Amino acid sequence: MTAMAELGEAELQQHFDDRVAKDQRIEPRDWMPEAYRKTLVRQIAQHAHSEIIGMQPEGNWLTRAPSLRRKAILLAKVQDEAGHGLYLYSAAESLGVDRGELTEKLIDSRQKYSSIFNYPTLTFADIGVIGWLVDGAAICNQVPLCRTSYGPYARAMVRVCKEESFHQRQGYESLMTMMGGTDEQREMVQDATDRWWWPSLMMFGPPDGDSPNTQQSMAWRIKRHTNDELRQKFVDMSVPQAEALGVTLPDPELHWNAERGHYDFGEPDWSEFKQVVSGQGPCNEQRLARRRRAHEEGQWVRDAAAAYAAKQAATEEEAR
Ligand code: BYC
Repeated sequence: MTAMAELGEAELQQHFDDRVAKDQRIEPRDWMPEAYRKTLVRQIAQHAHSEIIGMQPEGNWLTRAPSLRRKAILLAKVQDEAGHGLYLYSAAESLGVDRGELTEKLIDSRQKYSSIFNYPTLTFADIGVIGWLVDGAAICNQVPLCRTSYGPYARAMVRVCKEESFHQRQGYESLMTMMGGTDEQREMVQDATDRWWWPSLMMFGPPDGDSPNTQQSMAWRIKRHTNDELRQKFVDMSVPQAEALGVTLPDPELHWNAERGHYDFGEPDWSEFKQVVSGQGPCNEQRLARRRRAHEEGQWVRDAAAAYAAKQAATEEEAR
């Protein structure tokens, strides 16, 4: 019996708290409070679902990309998102849940995914703006998660962030190209910016005062910054990028506050956020229906893999 196995609940809790306080990672076999495990499953599953659902708005443009180069880049990006989903489902599985079960919860609307993916992609400029703003927001949120207290989640984030940074640059580069094109292309970029700006700010979650999970998640060092801190960081980062691009961010209250050393900005429409999160956004139904259909159509693949694994196991058994 190991020394850890002989400890009582209070001592285990103390040991856990000490490790978190010292910024050491909690690993799958370590003792952890049940509420910590549940919070991680909730957040990691939502994150994984977002990556998978996030393939849809961009996948929508794969057959209509304006050149072979743009098509190849977009295809690679959408494939990366599938990979991110897989790392994240694996991290969630290390907490004792099953990926199949999490998928069922997503398609039955018992678990959430990011609000941002419930908006439509109306023109190819949306693809550039998703790279610039949505992946930019994702980077702001996810770079600190490389230091989250749960080891498998932190490690998954390192690779995800490297890929996200490529995604962000490809988006910005395609917008730069469009801005150097015709008036119509410039209008498309401005229009896409107008539609995606506020939903991107909502990706960071409700204001801190209305965020039921932040305080505890910060104490456990799952979250390393609050929702409002990250939103501010994103605004500060995006303003000079918008200027370099030559687009206007659709917020009349946006201006530099020298005293704070940050940009002041307007309040997102939180009633819209609540509506989208509760399933009433412009594309919620379509996104879930498509995910459900893909899951059903993939049943034969899962059956074939299970049958093959059973056959392999039986052959190995016979050979013993
Ligand atoms: N959308 O107490 P709060 C990507 C929910 S993937 C929907 O602040 P928390 C990409 C929240 O879950 C982007 N729901 O929660 C992929 C909670 O509800 P429950 C995904 C949201 O967890 C493909 C309630 O509201 N990124 O970038 O402390 C292509 C109260 O909120 C949202 C991640 O998942 C939202 N926006 O903080 C391109 C990052 N915001 O669960 C790009 C990891 C909040 O209590 N996650 N809710 O029923 C996080 O960092 C945190 O979970 C959040 C929310 C900051 C999102």
